[in-house]
Amino acid sequence: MCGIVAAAAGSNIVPVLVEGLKKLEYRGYDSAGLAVIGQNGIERVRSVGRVAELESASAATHSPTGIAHTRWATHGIPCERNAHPHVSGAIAVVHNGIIENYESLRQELSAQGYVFTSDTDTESIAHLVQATLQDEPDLFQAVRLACQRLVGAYAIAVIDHSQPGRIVVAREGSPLLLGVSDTGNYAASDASALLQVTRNMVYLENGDVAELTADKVRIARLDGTPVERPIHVSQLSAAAVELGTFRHYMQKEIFEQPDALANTLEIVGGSKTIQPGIFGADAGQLLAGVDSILILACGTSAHSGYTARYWLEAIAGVPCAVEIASEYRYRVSVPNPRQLIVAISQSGETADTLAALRHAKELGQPKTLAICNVPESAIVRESALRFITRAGPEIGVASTKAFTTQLAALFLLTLVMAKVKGRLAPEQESTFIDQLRHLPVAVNKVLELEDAIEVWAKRFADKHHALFLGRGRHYPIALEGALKLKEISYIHAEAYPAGELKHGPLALVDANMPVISVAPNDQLLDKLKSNLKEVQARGGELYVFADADSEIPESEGVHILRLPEHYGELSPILHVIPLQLLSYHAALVKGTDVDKPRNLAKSVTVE
Ligand code: HGA
Repeated sequence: MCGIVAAAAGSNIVPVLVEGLKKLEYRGYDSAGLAVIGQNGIERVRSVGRVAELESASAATHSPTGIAHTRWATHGIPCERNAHPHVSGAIAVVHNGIIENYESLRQELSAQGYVFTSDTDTESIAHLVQATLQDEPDLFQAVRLACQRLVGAYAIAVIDHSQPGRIVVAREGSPLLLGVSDTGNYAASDASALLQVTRNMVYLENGDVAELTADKVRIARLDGTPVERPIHVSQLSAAAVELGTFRHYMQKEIFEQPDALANTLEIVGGSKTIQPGIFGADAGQLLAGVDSILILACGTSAHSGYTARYWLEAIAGVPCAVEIASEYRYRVSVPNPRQLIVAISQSGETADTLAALRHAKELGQPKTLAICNVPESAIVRESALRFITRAGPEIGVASTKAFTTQLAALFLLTLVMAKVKGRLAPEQESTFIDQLRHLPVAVNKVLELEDAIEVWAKRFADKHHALFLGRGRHYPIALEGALKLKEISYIHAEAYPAGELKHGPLALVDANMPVISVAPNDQLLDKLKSNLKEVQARGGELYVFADADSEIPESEGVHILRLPEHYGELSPILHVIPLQLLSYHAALVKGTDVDKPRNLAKSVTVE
C-alpha cells in the first residue's frame, strides 16, 4: 500500500520515477506525485487518480534527483492537497505507512510556526525533518534523528533542495529496498519498480537509514552505527510484470494458475514420497513435536487457511484453528509452545499478519512457518520454517494465483504432518502426490469454462446482492467466491455453509438474489441438494458449479455448470477457479476497474 520510488543518477530521472510508479500502482492509486531538485527549488507535480495523469503533468520536469509516490489514503481523503510528496521549506518527503503519534507532532510543530496544508500524518514527517535540520544541517543525520521520534510504520524518502544530488531513505515496518548500479542509485517499495534500471537489490532492515547519491550508497542504523547489507541479484523477470495480451492482470493471473501451480509443486519433483525438508532444513525436527496448528492470515489468505483446516484435521489428524491476524494480535490468548504457527501472506509484508506472527513469538511460540510468495519478505525472514509459493508477481488487487498456490502449499503441509504423525500409508501418499502433479492439467480444463461463465456473468449486471453456498472444505471456497465478487464488482455478497441457510439468510432469498453454489460430488452432495431445494422453493435463482458426475439436473431457476474432473480432497483448488472467472466477468459487465478496485490496494502494509 502506497508505492515509493526514488532515484539519484547522472541524468534526468523523471521517466524512471514514472515508470517505477506504474509498476507500483497496484499498491495504491488514489493519487500520484513526484518532487525533484530543480534549478530554483523543489519542483513538485501531483495529480489525483492514476500515474498516467502524473506522466502528462510532469512531461516538462527534468532533474537527476527525485522522489515519487502513488497513494492509498489512510489519513485524509484522496485529493491533490493530500497527495505526496509533502514539502516543508526546501525539503520534500514521500511516505508509506502510518505515523501513530502524528497528532502530537502536529501540535508541537504548529506551535513552532510550521503550517500544515494537508490532513495527512505524513506532513508531520516533512516538518519534523525541517525542524531537525535547524540544529543538524546534514540531511542524513537530520532524517536519522527525526525518525527516532516517529511512532508507527514508515518507509520514507527525503530530498533537500539545499543538498542537491542526495536522497535519504529510512524504513520501519513498511517495505523498502535499494537498487544499485553504475549509472545511479535508487530506492523503491518493491523490486518490480527498479528492474528497468538494475537487478542489484539491497533489502533494508527495519531501523535502517540510507543515503543515495548517483555514485554512492551508505547505510546506518537509527543510532548512527554504519551497517553493510548484501546485494541480491533479483531473479524477477520483467515479462512477469507485463500485461501481455491480457485485458487485465486479474485475467492474466487466473490463466497463469496452471503454471503457478506447476512451479510451486516442482519442489516435489518426480518423487513418490514427500519429505518435511521442503519446509526448511530443520522442519523434520521442529514438526515432530507439534501437537496442533494455528493459522494466522487475513482476507484471501485466511480462506486458504480455513480450507487447510479441513485437510489438516481429516488427513493429518492434527487439531487446527484459523484466526484472523488482526484479531489474534490484540486478543488475550493461551499460548502453546508445541503449536505450529502458520503465517500466510502473498506479499509476506501484510502488517497484521506480521504483527500476529511477532505476537505469537513473544508469547513463547517458537515453532513458526511462513507460507508466502515473496522469498525476501519480512514474514519469511522472521519464521523458523518457510514455504515459498512460486506464483510469480501478483499485480491484480484481487488475489487469484496466490490463493491456489497457497492451497497447494497447505496440502503439502497436510501430507507432511500426516507423515510425521504416522497417518499416511505409502499408497495414499503416492496417490495424493500424483493428484497434485496432475493439478495444472485439471486447472487448464476448468479454465475452458470461461465462455459459459461469461454468459452467466451477464445476468449479474443488474444485481446488487448475491449469496454463495458451500459445505465442508468447499465452504471456504464459497467465502472466497463472495470476497472476489464484492472486491471487484461491488456486488454485495455473503457466503454461508449451506446448512446454515435456514438459520437466517434464507429470509433474503427472492428472485433478485442469485445464489451461487459450489457442489462437488462428495459425501455432502445430498445434503447440499436439499439446501438448494430450499432456495428454489423461495423463487431464488441458483447457479451451481457441480462436478461432471454430480447428479443435479438443470431445471427452472437452476443453472448448472459441470467441472470436467472430480478431484476428491483437492477439489477446492479446482472449484475456486470458476468463482474467480465469474467475479471477473461480472466486474467487466458492471464496468468497474478490475485491477484497481475502489478503496482497496495490494500488499496491505498498514494496520
Ligand atoms: N498515511 C499516509 C500514507 C498512506 C499509506 O502508506 N498507505 O498504505 C497517507 O495517508 O497519505
